[in-house]
Amino acid sequence: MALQAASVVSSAFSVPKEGKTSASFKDSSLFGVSFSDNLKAEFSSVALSCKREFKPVRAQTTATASPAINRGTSEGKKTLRKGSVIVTGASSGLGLATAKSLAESGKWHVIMACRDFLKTERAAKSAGMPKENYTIMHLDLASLDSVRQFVDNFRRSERPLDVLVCNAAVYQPTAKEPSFTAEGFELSVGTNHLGHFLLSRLLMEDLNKSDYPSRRLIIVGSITGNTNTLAGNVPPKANLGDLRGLAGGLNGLNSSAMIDGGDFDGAKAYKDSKVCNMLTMQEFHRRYHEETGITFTSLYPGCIATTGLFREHIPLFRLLFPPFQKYITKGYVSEEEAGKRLAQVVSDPSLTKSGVYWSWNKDSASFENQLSQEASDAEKARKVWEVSEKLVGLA
Ligand code: LMG
Ligand code: NDP
Ligand code: PMR
Repeated sequence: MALQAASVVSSAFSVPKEGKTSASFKDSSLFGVSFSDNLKAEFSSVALSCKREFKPVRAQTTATASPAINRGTSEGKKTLRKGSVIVTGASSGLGLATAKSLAESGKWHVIMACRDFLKTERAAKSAGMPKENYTIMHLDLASLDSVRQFVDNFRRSERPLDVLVCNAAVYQPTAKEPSFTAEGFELSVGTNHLGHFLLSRLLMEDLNKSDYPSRRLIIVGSITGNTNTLAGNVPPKANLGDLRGLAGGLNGLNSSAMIDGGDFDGAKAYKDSKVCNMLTMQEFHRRYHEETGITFTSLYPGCIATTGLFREHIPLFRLLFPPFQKYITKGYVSEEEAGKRLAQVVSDPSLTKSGVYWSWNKDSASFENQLSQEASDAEKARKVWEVSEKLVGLA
């Protein structure tokens, strides 16, 4: 049985484009999961006419910030100043690898926005990050006060903001009961989605003030929230339903802790939060891309099976998951490689297209991937946005 399963797995997975809807997955069924229903990934291009509460003004950069492009000394050559990028959750895993890659390039100053200052300082040092290219600032996404405080502190630093990377996340696959953020939202959606939602809404003003040639807001998504993929069909599957739990505040008291109003499931809450991340990116794009020129993107960096994300999973899973991804699904990617991918989305001059969900094939070439039907549902994106802005006190 196991061998049979293995052979189905390896032949179904020998496609290079992880996460991409692929002909070889068509009509396949593995572990009792049928994919054909979900494979009709639709990428809705319907633009919504949304109310615009944020009035974009291409203002000056802050007083102390140098202009993005300086005339160099030699024969009028133009030089670009160092970009300034905030990366949340840069104390480990993908965030740290991205921060390292950007700092080492010499072209970026990385603001590592983290909840554990000492851990981050040690991590940055042991990664050998050049110390003039990073600053650590405290941010606990599980507290909206902390998010607001971070924004104030960042503004006081008078650095420009050219790119914001919403990367931090928690995953609680073995939790039997929900835990909650400071404001009483279920922890995974509260941290991964609502904390980042408030952060990015507030920092839009700062991004919009930047005179950097390409300003970007990147929200890390994942294959596991996309039910048009095999990985997204491993139970429990993401499903936001009619958002009744979210609308009720996810507090587990008078409302469910889950977005769809169902019973608590930590793995599902994480996948739901990733769907919110991908929907939020698209809603940002629809509301603000045209008038601000800011690039909004999401991505699936590959399966980085060794990161701290799996710290709460059972030891057997942590032992078997990396070889499973390396040798069976071939979806594995090292932290270093994943960091380069995200750094590419931050800084590659060719990746300026907005509203895109990036993925990489096995040769590490980026391509625009398709999101599942739910993760590209424009109406749901608008509802998630509107409910979320009430929950975080913006509406
Ligand atoms: C669930 O557990 C939680 O229960 C749930 O609450 C939620 O958190 C969810 O999505 C999150 O995770 C996860 C996991 C626990 O259960 C499963 O994934 C169920 C399916 C397990 C089926 C495993 C079949 C493996 C298919 C490959 C066939 C391999 C053939 C051998 C080839 C060898 C080559 C090296 O389960 C675990 O964490 C451990 C699963 C133990 C499986 C034992 C199989 C032994 C074979 C070892 C192969 C190595 C790869 C397996 C890795 C599986 C990791 C998912
Ligand atoms: P890690 O656990 O290594 O990194 C998560 C980071 O988020 C850590 O720096 C952690 O800080 C931080 N964080 C958690 N909670 C908070 C909080 N309340 N406030 C501030 N920071 C917080 O996991 P990964 O590097 O794997 O995950 C990074 C991103 O990549 C996530 O968005 C995840 O969904 C995504 N992703 C990961 C994949 C994978 O295979 N690993 C695949 C697809 C997407 P601390 O160190 O203090 O715990
Ligand atoms: Mg998955 C091509 C197949 C593929 C890929 C790319 C992933 C990525 N996974 C795949 C397949 C499978 N996984 C299969 C066939 C199984 C059943 C054995 C399986 C199981 C599995 C579990 C139990 N996978 C997992 C878990 C987790 O707990 C992880 C998770 O869902 O976290 C939410 C996970 C993941 N698989 C991935 C990726 C990227 C993850 C990490 C989750 C994320 O970061 O979004």
